[in-house]
Amino acid sequence: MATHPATVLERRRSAAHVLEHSKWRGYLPRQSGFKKFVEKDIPGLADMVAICRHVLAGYESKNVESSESKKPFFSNLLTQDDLAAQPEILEFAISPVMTEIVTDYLGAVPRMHCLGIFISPVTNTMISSQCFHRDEHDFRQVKIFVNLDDVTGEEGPFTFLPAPETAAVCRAVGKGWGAGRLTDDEVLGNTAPEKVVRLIGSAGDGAFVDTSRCLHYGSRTIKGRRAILMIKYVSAPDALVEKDKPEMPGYPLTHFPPEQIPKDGVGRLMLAPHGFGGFSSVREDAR
Ligand SMILES: O=C(O)CCC(=O)C(=O)O
Ligand SMILES: [Fe+2]
Repeated sequence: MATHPATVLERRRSAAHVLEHSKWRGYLPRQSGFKKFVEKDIPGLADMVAICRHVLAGYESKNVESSESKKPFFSNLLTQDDLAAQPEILEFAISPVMTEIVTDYLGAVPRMHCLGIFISPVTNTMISSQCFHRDEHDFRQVKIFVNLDDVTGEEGPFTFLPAPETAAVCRAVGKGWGAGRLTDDEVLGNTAPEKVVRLIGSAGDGAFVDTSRCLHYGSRTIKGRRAILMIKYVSAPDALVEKDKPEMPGYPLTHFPPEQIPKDGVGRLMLAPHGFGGFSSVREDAR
């Protein structure tokens, strides 16, 4: 992958161009760190959801087992082959609307770190990302979560606390950056229940969430199963020193078909190799 590493400066300069005529400035508020939406709010999302549901249906008809995954309660089924067969998936992930919303929030053109279609079957575990946590890849990041089916309280909806309430809870319990997961009691004992946001709703509904600044959990599925699309964007370079590692079953896709990586421009920055090395992926404590 012959690419010049993009400097921070390049990404800031490109941000100015990206946002010059953008109507998405301020759409994802820096203060709250999240924005909920319904399908029709986001151009191209209805088509994207239809494609993801098509991919999902293909897997379900083949009865693919997710038990190989280290996180069977939240397992990605999207493959590189799917990306190659459905180029619209990657196109959406780096589309102008996604680019503009996330660039505006992060203040520079980000890198699309990974994506996946995640299945959360009925589970009796309460571990890892099923517990309240922040994603500590960096101090800020943006993930888009989109329900691919109708989600009620029973299908394990993505659940989070806005950034200001998260800060207050972490202060109250004395758990700062790096202190690990929080119990429900620690969180709910220190915030008003109505502050907790749950992504309950129809297929196509979802949210942009800064999962570094917003405590969150998901996949506490007690009925049926939840299916979501998740795409993650990080600043580049990011706060972690990443090491190359292969894709792991059930984990989000961090490697993209080379022929789909734009040769130049903003799309190239969005899919650039990490840091100054090749493509790489990251293990977080609890994604
Ligand atoms: O919806 C879930 O299962 C939680 C996922 C999560 O923690 C994340 O994507 O950062
Ligand atoms: Fe997470």
